[in-house]
Amino acid sequence: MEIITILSIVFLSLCFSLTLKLFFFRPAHELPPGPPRFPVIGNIQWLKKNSFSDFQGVLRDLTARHGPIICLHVGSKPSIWVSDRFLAHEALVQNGSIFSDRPRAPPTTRVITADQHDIHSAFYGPLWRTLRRNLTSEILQPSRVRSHAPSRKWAFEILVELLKAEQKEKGQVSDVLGHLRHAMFCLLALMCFGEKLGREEIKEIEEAQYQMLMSYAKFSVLNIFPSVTKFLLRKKWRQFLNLRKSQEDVILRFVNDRRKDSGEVLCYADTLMGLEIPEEEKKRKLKGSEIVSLCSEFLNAGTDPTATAIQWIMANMVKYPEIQRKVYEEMKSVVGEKEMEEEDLSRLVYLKAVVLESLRRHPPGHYLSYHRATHDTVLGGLLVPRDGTINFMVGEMGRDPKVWEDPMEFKPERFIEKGEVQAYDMTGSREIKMMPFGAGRRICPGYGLALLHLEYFVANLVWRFEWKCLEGEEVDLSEKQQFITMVMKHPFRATIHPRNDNN
Ligand code: HEM
Ligand SMILES: *[C@@H]1O[C@H](CO)[C@@H](O)[C@H](O)[C@H]1NC(C)=O
Ligand SMILES: CC(=O)N[C@H]1CO[C@H](CO)[C@@H](O)[C@@H]1O
Repeated sequence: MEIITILSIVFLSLCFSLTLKLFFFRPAHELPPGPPRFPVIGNIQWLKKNSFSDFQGVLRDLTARHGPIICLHVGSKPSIWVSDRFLAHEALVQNGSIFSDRPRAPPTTRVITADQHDIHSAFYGPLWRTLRRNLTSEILQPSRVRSHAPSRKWAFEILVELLKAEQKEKGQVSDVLGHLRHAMFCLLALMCFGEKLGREEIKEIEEAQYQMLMSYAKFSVLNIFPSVTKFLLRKKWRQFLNLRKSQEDVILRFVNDRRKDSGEVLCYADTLMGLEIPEEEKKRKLKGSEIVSLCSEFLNAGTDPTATAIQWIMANMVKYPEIQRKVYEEMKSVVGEKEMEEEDLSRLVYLKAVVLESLRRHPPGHYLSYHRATHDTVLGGLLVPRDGTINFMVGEMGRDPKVWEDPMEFKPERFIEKGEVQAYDMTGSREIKMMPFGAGRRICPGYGLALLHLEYFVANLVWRFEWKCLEGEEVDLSEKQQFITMVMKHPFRATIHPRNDNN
């Protein structure tokens, strides 16, 4: 009988306090509007009913109905979504110090990030600042990036081999994204560990990373009532922790083996070994598991979105041969008879416009990572509570007909003015028209490197091969959410033809 009584008391007092809260303590500002909400479970049920697989469609509907800032409830926590570029600018840029924190991560993510000791999930504060500043001032610094030119060449040749092999085997290339991911991964692994790793070694790291990535979904059940699942699902927890352990073993082996004498080119792992982070007024070196999480972040952040972006660009080049031809003709006039060099990229105006147009029309991520306000605050007249998350609808912003003429058309020319690429300010410091890399203090620190990788790989792919659509087929630009990136629902297929005049 006791259990029943206690439960009823708990339940009744919960109801009572909820009623009190609802009717008497209304805050001065209201939460943004959203779908109907049920106590405790939030409106997850509503979302399920409205097809969770099309989250983007659901958000778009809600925005059409309720306006540019809406609120969903995940459990009891408000989750706010902003589709308006002016509000995004006000929050991320003008009031960056208020909107740059991150929420507390769920338990499994805390394991994967070594208790939020990577740049991405770190709270806004001294630890985040130290980690981020070291990345941007060392590995991502322009002269160091330039010194990795041979690494890019190496990775590109890996890509060419994969493409040629598939074409030889199947008479066409169809897994372009897979090949791009692998080549990108090789490049980032090289920048991270500082040596040309062999095929087997790369495969080993790639596999460990892949397993960890899959574990987000596979073990997400552990995050529901963690105190209960820690006990009830002990076996699943152990399985998850073992997975993390093997990832740590693999990556730490490469961190410790990194070849210091491989020349003057510093690698990311080197800087992490020397780095000191602030902790409670003191400083300390990074722990092994933290180095693993930082390397892992570097590998993932630099691989997937970049590969996805190149897939979208190449899809458009296959769909619109005229655009591909223009890129090639421009290269011919800039590069001429000599071998193509990285310095040539700076003069490829049309290529740059193609890259920008693709980032607008097909940003690899249609949302940012969750941000959190440092205190309860007001945006667009509505409450943004600290006790929740706020995110921005990147995909919608790039397609806003109020900003972009014919937004669904692929028109690189819109970025060209008087033969120059419009100085498009990726950081959005004055205004935001699109934000494939975010904006403000949490803007992607790798955006310069990412743009270089996009231009370099696309230029070389077009320079080396002519890409042709399969006879009777058309490139389908439908989208599909896959983890954090938006990929092609039906990956394009093509045949590739070596360009005789430069091979
Ligand atoms: C086309 C390629 C890329 C795209 C579209 C992209 C996009 C983004 C976006 C949207 C964010 C979240 C911003 C926010 O939450 O406000 C982000 C964060 C981040 N990106 Fe990228 N990224 C790309 C490539 C890279 C590369 C090459 C690196 C590093 C080598 C990198 C490292 C990071 C890191 C460390 C963060 C976390 C920043 C923080 O929280 O302070 N990204 N990126
Ligand atoms: C980054 O870390 C290295 C140690 O690995 C240190 O020598 C360097 O001064 C740091 N740079 C910045 C800007 O904090
Ligand atoms: C939400 C928020 O804090 N908005 C403020 C941002 O900064 C401007 C001035 O720069 C204020 O007027 C807003 O109230």
